[in-house]
Amino acid sequence: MKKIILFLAVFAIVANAAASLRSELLKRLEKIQEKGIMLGHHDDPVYGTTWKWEEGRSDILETAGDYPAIMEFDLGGLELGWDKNLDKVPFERIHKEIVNHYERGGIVAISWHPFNPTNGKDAWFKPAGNAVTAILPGGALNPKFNKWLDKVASFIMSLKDKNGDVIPVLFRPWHEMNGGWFWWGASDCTPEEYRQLYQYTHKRISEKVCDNLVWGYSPNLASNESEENFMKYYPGDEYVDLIGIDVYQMAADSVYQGDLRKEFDVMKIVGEKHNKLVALTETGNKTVSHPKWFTETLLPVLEEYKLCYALLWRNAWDNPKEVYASAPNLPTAKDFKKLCKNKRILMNKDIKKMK
Ligand code: BMA
Repeated sequence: MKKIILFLAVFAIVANAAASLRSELLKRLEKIQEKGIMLGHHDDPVYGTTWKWEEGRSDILETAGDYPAIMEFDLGGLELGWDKNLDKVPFERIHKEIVNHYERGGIVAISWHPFNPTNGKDAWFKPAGNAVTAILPGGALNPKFNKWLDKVASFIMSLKDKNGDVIPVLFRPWHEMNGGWFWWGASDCTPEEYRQLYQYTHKRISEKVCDNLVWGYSPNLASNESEENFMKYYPGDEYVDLIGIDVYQMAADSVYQGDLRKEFDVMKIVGEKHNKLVALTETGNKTVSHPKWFTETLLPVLEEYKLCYALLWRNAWDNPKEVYASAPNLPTAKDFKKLCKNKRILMNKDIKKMK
């Protein structure tokens, strides 16, 4: 009898450990969401407004004194076997920074802008040529797509900490599907085809990884947002852990704030109904910024909601118009620092111990 109990206990521990990376990350994110909103930044430690590829740098660290709590990196180009992604960041470097950020107690997210499988053009290229049906089972490009997914899975499985343990990651594929710009978007596939694409991706990658992924669903800002609209492409509760929204400022501050509130109100309802985390998965100001944008435009709205994170898009090294966070030399620097010091906003050091 004792032997059986011992066996069952060991089995339970092993089974729990095997299933725990995703659920541990989920639990951690839930805990964090109760405490505040993590600040995120895309490509944070690999380039900034005035520098690129230098190690140890980060516009956010240099402006606010700490790294963002969450960093996101993009795998676009990995599927083609490239050694650099679509923004010319070497995958080797992405790998290294993911490990670094995990080791410093941060959260890592991965987005993916894969090239168009039908014509080899970028994710935005039109005409897209029915790429989604071509890569699903029964389509001519399904074998090729399987290889793409396997490359993604093997990159994910290569992400290990200093003890050799696989790193849990938030994965956010097939984003902004309700917009018409990507080959997996509204102008190129039906909601049902999209759902199949997401589910297929989830199944195939899940078979190859070790349950270390938290999956994100993030549509783009929509005019006339509603619950139904927000969930039009939703692949289903068993495929999604986090529901997010991508919202950029394209016009006046008040319009952006209105957009955020409208989306957050709907997201709050769907998040609660489906029992999912919610986040502002991409944001930033595409208009000429005023120096207090971070605390006077963005922060007041963030403070009204419970969100897991708010991620600023990249401070592009290759495009002066794409500056979504701040940097020490910018007029927004002082205000950005104030945002990062706000109690509700969580930086790397704030979440480090929240395991
Ligand atoms: C877009 C822009 C592009 C970039 C792409 C992938 O939103 O920032 O310049 O190449 O994301 O990072």
